[in-house]
Amino acid sequence: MNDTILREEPIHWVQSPSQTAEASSVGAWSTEAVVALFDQPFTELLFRAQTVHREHFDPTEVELATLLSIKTGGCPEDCGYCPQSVHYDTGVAASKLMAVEEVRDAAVRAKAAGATRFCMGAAWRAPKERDVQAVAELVRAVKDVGLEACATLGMLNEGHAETLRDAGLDYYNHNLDSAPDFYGDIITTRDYQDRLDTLQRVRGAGVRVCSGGIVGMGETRVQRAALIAQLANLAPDYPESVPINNLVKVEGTPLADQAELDPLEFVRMIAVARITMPRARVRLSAGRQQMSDAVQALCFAAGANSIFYGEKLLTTGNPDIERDRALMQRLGLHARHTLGA
Ligand code: SAM
Ligand code: DTB
Ligand code: SF4
Repeated sequence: MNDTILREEPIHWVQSPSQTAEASSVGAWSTEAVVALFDQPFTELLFRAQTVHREHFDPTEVELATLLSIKTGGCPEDCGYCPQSVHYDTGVAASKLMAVEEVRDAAVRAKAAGATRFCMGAAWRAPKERDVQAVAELVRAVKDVGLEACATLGMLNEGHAETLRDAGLDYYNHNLDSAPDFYGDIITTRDYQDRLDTLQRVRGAGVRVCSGGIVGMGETRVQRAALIAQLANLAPDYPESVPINNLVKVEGTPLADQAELDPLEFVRMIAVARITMPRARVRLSAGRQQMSDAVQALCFAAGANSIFYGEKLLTTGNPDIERDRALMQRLGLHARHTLGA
């Protein structure tokens, strides 16, 4: 007989570090403590995540963030999941940086559709000085429209985060993507420390941090837990925004034939992110188009409170606006209307 089904002893909550006497600061989540969360019975884990969620947020509110690929393809990095890498033949054509007017128009459409955040993605390893100046113009345009501005441009060098901040950038997205000991299996052209250094620069400039990762790349549960521990332990605080992506398998990339992750494990990942980073916007990010409405509903119940909104991510598809509106209505969720932290 399965003793997890017939368990008679009471379930003991795994305490979060802030609840224990010996560890009360950020930096205290061990991978083992996060694994212990993952290992909770599903309903217990969700109950705890929901409890944390409603301590900090209206659990019926979801942030709508629209993505725009402002510079597509031709990227010199070899990220094994990415259709925009020059190393893989995925049929994605390389393009130049979009003009300010085009970006402004897209932001106006996103706002009219109900989004509050606008995230601009560029397929760069690291932007050059002139790229940063050009993106600063785009940030100004997005802010003029009245949206929160986020950018994901790759690694930032000295001064870049400050230039973007001065243009009004609210968030910079740079994902840790995976556990330190799995990272090298997926990307060889830069290392984990490079990612941490960029996040440090973003923080140092006073720009809010958006950082998360991808699951379903063949990592173990322990490695998923290690990624969460890295994010939750970021100093001086965990990211304000945490995108959890389910791998979108793209033909031509090394991960095209990766086995599907159990959707319930994805839900667990969301719940664990919510518990370990209680005040963060946890975004149910890439992979929603391939996800059933029921699994998405479980993700919201597990504490996700942000989605990418609009029919496209960067190069791949996302549920269209009608489907998302209908889903939110069925679930009694409403879109966030206010801007700010
Ligand atoms: N080039 C910049 C960088 O890598 O930081 C910014 C753009 S990059 C496409 C942003 C993020 O998209 C990656 O860090 C990764 O988490 C996510 N991503 C890319 N391809 C993906 C895929 N096939 N499935 C899920 N997430 C993906
Ligand atoms: C993030 O965490 N996910 C987004 C965004 N940040 C930039 C990107 C998802 C990309 C999915 C694959 C594609 O459309 O190219
Ligand atoms: Fe380039 Fe970013 Fe894609 Fe990596 S994830 S190949 S850095 S666009």
